[in-house]
This record gives sequence, structure tokens and C-alpha cells, in this order.
Amino acid sequence: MGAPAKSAGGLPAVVSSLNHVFRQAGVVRGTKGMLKLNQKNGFDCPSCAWPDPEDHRGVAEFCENGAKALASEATLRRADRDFFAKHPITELAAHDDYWLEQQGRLVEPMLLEHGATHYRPVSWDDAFCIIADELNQCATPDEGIFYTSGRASNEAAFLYQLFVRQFGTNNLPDCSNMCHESSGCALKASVGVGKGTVTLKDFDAAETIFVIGQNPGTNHPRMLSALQGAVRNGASVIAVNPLKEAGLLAFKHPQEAGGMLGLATRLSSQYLQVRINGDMALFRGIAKALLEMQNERPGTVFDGAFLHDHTHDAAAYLTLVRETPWTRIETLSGITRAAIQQAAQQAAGGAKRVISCWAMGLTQHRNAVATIQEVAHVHLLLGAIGREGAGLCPVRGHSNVQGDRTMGIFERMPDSFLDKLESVFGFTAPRHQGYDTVMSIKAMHDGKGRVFIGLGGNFLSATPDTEFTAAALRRCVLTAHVSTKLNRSHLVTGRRALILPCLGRSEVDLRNGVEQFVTVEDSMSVVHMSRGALRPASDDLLSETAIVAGIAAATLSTRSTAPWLEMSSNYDLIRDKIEAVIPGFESFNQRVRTPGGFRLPNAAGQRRFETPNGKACFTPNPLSIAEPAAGQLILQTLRSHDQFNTTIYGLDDRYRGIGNERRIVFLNPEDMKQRGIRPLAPVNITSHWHGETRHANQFLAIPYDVPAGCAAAYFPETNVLVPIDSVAEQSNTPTSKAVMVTIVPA
Ligand SMILES: Nc1nc2c(c(=O)[nH]1)N[C@H]1C(S)=C(S)[C@@H](COP(=O)(O)OP(=O)(O)OC[C@H]3O[C@@H](n4cnc5c(=O)[nH]c(N)nc54)[C@H](O)[C@@H]3O)O[C@H]1N2
Ligand SMILES: Nc1nc2c(c(=O)[nH]1)N[C@H]1C(S)=C(S)[C@@H](COP(=O)(O)OP(=O)(O)OC[C@H]3O[C@@H](n4cnc5c(=O)[nH]c(N)nc54)[C@H](O)[C@@H]3O)O[C@H]1N2
Ligand SMILES: [Mo]
Repeated sequence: MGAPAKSAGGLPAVVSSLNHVFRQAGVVRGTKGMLKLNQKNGFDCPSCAWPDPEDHRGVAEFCENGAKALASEATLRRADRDFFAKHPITELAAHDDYWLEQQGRLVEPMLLEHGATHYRPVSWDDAFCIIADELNQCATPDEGIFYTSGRASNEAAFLYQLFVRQFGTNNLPDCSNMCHESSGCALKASVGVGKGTVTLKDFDAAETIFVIGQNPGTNHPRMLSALQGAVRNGASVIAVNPLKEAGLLAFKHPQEAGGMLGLATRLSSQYLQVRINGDMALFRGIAKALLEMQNERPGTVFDGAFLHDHTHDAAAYLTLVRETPWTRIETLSGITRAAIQQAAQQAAGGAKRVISCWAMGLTQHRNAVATIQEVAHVHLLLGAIGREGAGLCPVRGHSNVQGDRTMGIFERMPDSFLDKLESVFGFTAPRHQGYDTVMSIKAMHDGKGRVFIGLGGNFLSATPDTEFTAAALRRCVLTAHVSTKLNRSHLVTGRRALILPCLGRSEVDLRNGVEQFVTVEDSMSVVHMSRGALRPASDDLLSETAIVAGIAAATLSTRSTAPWLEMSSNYDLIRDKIEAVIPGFESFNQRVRTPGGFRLPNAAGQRRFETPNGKACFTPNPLSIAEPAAGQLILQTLRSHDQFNTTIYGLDDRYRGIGNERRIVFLNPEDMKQRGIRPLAPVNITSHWHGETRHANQFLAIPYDVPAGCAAAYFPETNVLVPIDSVAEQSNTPTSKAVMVTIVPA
């Protein structure tokens, strides 16, 4: 335990990058990989979804955590058949996630038979037949559950949803259900499109940038370059976060001489250390301050013309704002009226070019949708949307999570999409709503979901309520995972289990001797190609696309007329079908071959609001907050600097001053004193939900600068504490940032 850092980046980030890459992949393979990472002729970084600059790409157009992701994939270590013969499942399950990650790449399909102690090799054909048999024995297609993690390419995702719908269900849960689903729900209702409205260029023109509930220094490090550029152009960054995150304080650009020498650019000009889940109150407060300024100086604050021409229900919302007392806003947010007014003045100054960025600190709360709409309201009042330097920017997590949704990975795609899919492929698509992630877990728990297939991801560890989810997966007749690395979902299985190892993004994808590429969509709707450059980890790997096509052909057989094997041998054919089904993909094969790709149309970004009434809508939601009961704390579960979701690269959290330990909990020093907890003392954590309790024991207490009553600990270790029924209204996203807990000395 050391002092938290006051800036991010600099020489330590470079040293850490090279360390990870060279240690795992060696100098030759590692260097080759790094030179292709995020280049126009290379592959898309498998880490986050932050966009690449259109021009001026550096030789090293990636960050420390992109380098770690590459190292993890390009590693020379292998979990091969000898490995599985040596280690029984019970022994593997006793190891921690970091150990599992260190065992290297999966190299051939493996089967765990009913009652077997070890995985054994199986041929691809046999693996596809096993899946086909189990799926075809389901009493109804709705017993199949088809999960997607956001790393899957557009091509794989499109084939996957087509297969699932031809099989007869919309059970397409995805990682987005646990991630930005709340953003999608909120923005669809408010501005008609569930995606962000800005481009990277808007950051150059912005005057005010809110960064809310997001830790870009760790999770989107290349965003710091964009923030640095904006600050140099005169923008003010306002951070909203219960923790003082190093990456929001200052940035040392590792690719600038000054940054390497340790010269930092200060990023945030105001740091609003909000209470956990106090954001709705905070943004209600900003709206109230704007309203008061507007009353004092009529016509200078709100964008009257925009409100009149483009919005609906502003009056009802402003009444609600007027009626919300300042004392309530201050109490719930934990921020003073003066500080809120200062932020409002900044936003309302100049040309009102305001961008709001956010991530999991907003989305994983019971009132997440209402909170995000409260942020949108501030933009609507100022007309700060659909013009240069202004707009809404949900910062996506997984590198292609947005693209997967565009491709139809969603349990309730609109009829317009299903109509098109039916006419292009000549079948009748199911129209009833499928299961999202939480619904899937419950269905498996109830015995209604019986075959689980995961296209990437680590369902067991990523989902809430680990014990409950484990019991759910164990009830399945088959669990099958398309994966690159060993993870816990391979160890807590249905009656039978399959591991289907696939190529990673960094690897050359040869089909019938012809090199293929895939496409992805970044957080700002830019679709571009990704072409692997490294030799595959094993000759037995198949691409995700080929695996999906293999499963589909085996399962559907003569029931489907789609040319599965042709499509999976030539991805251009898949792209032609995507073009035929999804608007915005005109001349897909041609346009995606231009360096840098193309941007999908975004109506809200053009001030066309595709809501039922054609207007951007104010939603007068009652103000709320997650309030812990007496003696309880509110615990958020977050990422350390050395992990990608459930993949644990290392045991440090450098910026927060933590070394060599993940079972820790950050606490307010006063809260520790009241509970008789000393620094680094072991504690037990219990979560409380409608009379139920869940336990996570033996964590070390870390005194930290967090608001009183708030605590933080790492995901996935604390997922055991997140109750399956504790979800966000409308989006059904688990409330991983607001778990009510008691903490006592162990
Ligand atoms: N290196 C790396 N990169 C990643 C990932 C990774 O695991 N590792 N994951 C990827 C994925 S899938 C995603 S979704 C993104 C996640 O990116 P983030 O959303 O940045 O990830 P978290 O660690 O969950 O951080 C949440 C932040 O919100 C703050 N927070 C928590 N509760 C509240 C609240 O109530 N209000 C406010 N204002 N703030 C709050 C926390 O203090 C923390 O700074 O990153 C992506 N990129
Ligand atoms: N408590 C808590 N829970 C959370 C969150 C939180 O903040 N707190 N965050 C949530 C969020 S935002 C998300 S997005 C989810 C993430 O949930 P998931 O996407 O399900 O989880 P990951 O850890 O990203 O998946 C890692 C696995 O993906 C496989 N993999 C890696 N690369 C590839 C590839 O190229 N292809 C294929 N097929 N497989 C690959 C590897 O086998 C690896 O073990 O977790 C959610 N869970
Ligand atoms: Mo995510």
C-alpha cells in the first residue's frame, strides 16, 4: 500500500507495456504485434473501444493496457492437451484467475464428458455434432442460450445472430446487458439513438468536457491524449467521481518527449467527488443552477430556438427542477451548491460546447437510465448536441460491443431489422422477446435454459451473484465456450462442456489459403477493418466466424438455406449480406477497404431525433439515490489497472498505490475508525438484499480518499456479493456499482 499517483502515463507506462509484451510473446513476435496494433493496415486493439485518430497515427498507436491485451493474446505459453491431462478440473478450479490466465493459449477443441475428471481432446466435427445434438433435443428453441462478449467481430456476430434466429429464438444475451445497456435505453428514449453523438474531432473544439463515472487512465488510456489535446485548446475538464483517479488529475503523454521526462498536463480543472450514485442529484443541481442563471439573464443560458424546435416536455422537466430544493441536491450528491454552480457556469460559458463522457460509474445503478437522462437534459437545455464540439459520449468498453449490437446481438431487435433478415434469408424469424443476461441466468436456474453457448467472454465470472450463476450453469446439459484463454467458465460447467478455441484478433486468418479480415465498430460508430498479422497460436484454431458457421451448419442442416460454409470461407460474402440487411452499410466491402473505414450515420448527431414524436425528449424522472441502511456502506465494484474485465494480467493497481494484492477494499478512514478496522486489517464483507445475505471474506482494508459511507473493491472477486435481483430499472443491468454491505474485522 503506497500513496496514490497524481498523474497517469509517462515512463512507467512504457516500461510496463514492454515488460508485459516481451515477457509473454518474446521480442520478435511482440514487436511485430505492437507495430500492427491499431494501424490502418493492422488489427484493431482487442482492449477498449476508444476510436483511432483519422490522421496522424503514431508508430505506437496504443496504450499500456492495449499492450497488456496484446501480450495476453500473443503469449508463447500454451494450455494444450498435456496440460489438461495433467490437471483435473477440481485442481484447476482451486487456482485464482491470475493463475488461470498465465497458463497460455488454448490450442485445440476439448470436451469434458459427463462425470469425467479431465477435459480430453475432441475433433472439430465431433464438437459441432455434440452441440447440434443437444440443441436439437431441446423441447423448444428457447432452451438454448447464446451469449456474446464484445470482442466478437461484426462478421462472426452477424452469422451468430442469424444462426440463433434460424434456430428459433431471440435468446441473445450479451456483455452489453451488464455494461452500457442503461446508456442505450436512456439515449434511445431521449434522443432516438442508443449510441454516442460525437466524433473524436469534437474533442478538439469542446470547451467543457464532463468525465463522469469513468476511469480512463486505466480503462481508456488513449482517451487521455484526446483530453490533453482538448485542454491545450483551452477546454476545461470536469471530473465526476467518488475516487480521485490519477488519470483524471494529470497526464504525461508517453509518446511526447515532455511526457517521458515526467512533464504532466493537468487535466481536470474541477473535481466533483460525488457520493456513489449521487450523479442524478448532481446533474439535477446543474440544471437548477442553469435555470437560475437563465432567470437572472434571460435568453443567454438556454438555447431557446433548439428547445422550441427540437425538444419535447422541457416545461414539465423545469417544473421538477424548480421544485427540487438545493438542500436535497447537496445532501444526495455530496457536492456543495457553490461547486455545482461553478460547474454550471463553466458549461454555460462561451459557445456552450459541452461534451459529457461516461462509463460504468453511471450505468450500473438502479436509477442508471434516469441518471443518464439527467445528463442528457443538461445538454438539451444548452442545445449542446448535434453541433461541433458538443454532444453525448457514452464510452464503450469491449472493442466491438457496439458493432455486435448493430449486427443484431440483442434479445429484442426492432421489427424493421427482423423483416429485412427474413426477406434476405428467406425464413420466419421468431418475434417474441428473448432473454437478456440476468433473465438467462434465471432461466438456467429454473431449468428453462438447458444449452449455453458463449461466443467469447467469461459468463460465470462477469455476471452477478456468482454462486447463483454457478448453480444455473451446472443445471445445463451442455455449456460450450468459444475462447482464447482458460477461464472460470470452463471449470463450472453443465453436464457436458466444450472449449472451442479460436484465433485472436492479432492472428492471420487464412480460409482455404486466402487471408481474411474482419470489421469492427468503435465507440464513435466508425466501422473499419482489422487484419491479424501474427502466426496463429496453433494450427488447430478456427476463426470465430468458422466456428459459428460450423455450429450452424451442423445444427440446422437442411432446415437452413443460408450458405454457411461459403460465407465462412469468404467474409466478403458475409459483408454483402450485412449490407443487404442493415442500413448504413451501403457498398460495405468497398468502403471498408479504404484506410480508416467509414462512419455510420447518426441521426441525433445531425439533430434528427428518431423518437416517436420526432423530438428530443425530456423525461421528468423523480430524483432518487441508492441509500444504505444504518450501519451499512455502499460498495462499488471496479477494475484495477492490471486486468481486462475477468482477465487478470497482474496483481498491482499502480495508480491507486496498490501492489501484489486484489482482495482489498477501499474505505473512508472515518468509516474504518467507527468499525474498529485498522489499515491493512483483514475484514469480512456481507451484502444485504431484502433479508438475504451474501458473503465475501478475508479482504484487506485500505484507508482511501472516498466519501463517507462509500467503499470500493475489485470485480470479479466481489461479484458473489451482487444480488441477482438487484438490477437497473428498464435496462435490467446488474447494479454492480451499488451493493449494500456491512464490513467487520475478520
Ligand atoms: N485496461 C482495461 N481496459 C478496459 C477494461 C478493463 O477491464 N481493463 N474494461 C473495458 C470495459 S468492458 C468497460 S465497460 C470499460 C469500463 O471502464 P470504467 O467505467 O472506467 O470502469 P470501472 O473500473 O468499472 O470504473 C468505474 C469508475 O466509475 C467510478 N464510479 C463508481 N461509482 C460511481 C458513481 O456512483 N458515480 C460516479 N460519478 N462515479 C462512480 C469509479 O470510481 C471508477 O472510477 O473499460 C473497458 N476498458
Ligand atoms: N461486479 C462487476 N461485474 C461486472 C462489471 C463490473 O464493473 N462490476 N462489468 C461488466 C462489464 S462492463 C462487462 S463488459 C462484462 C464483461 O464480461 P465478458 O465479456 O463476458 O468477460 P471478459 O472478461 O471480457 O471475457 C474474457 C474471456 O474472453 C475470451 N476471449 C478473449 N479474447 C477473445 C477473442 O478474441 N475471441 C473469443 N471468442 N474469446 C476471447 C477469453 O477466453 C477470456 O477468458 O463484465 C461485467 N461484470
Ligand atoms: Mo463493459
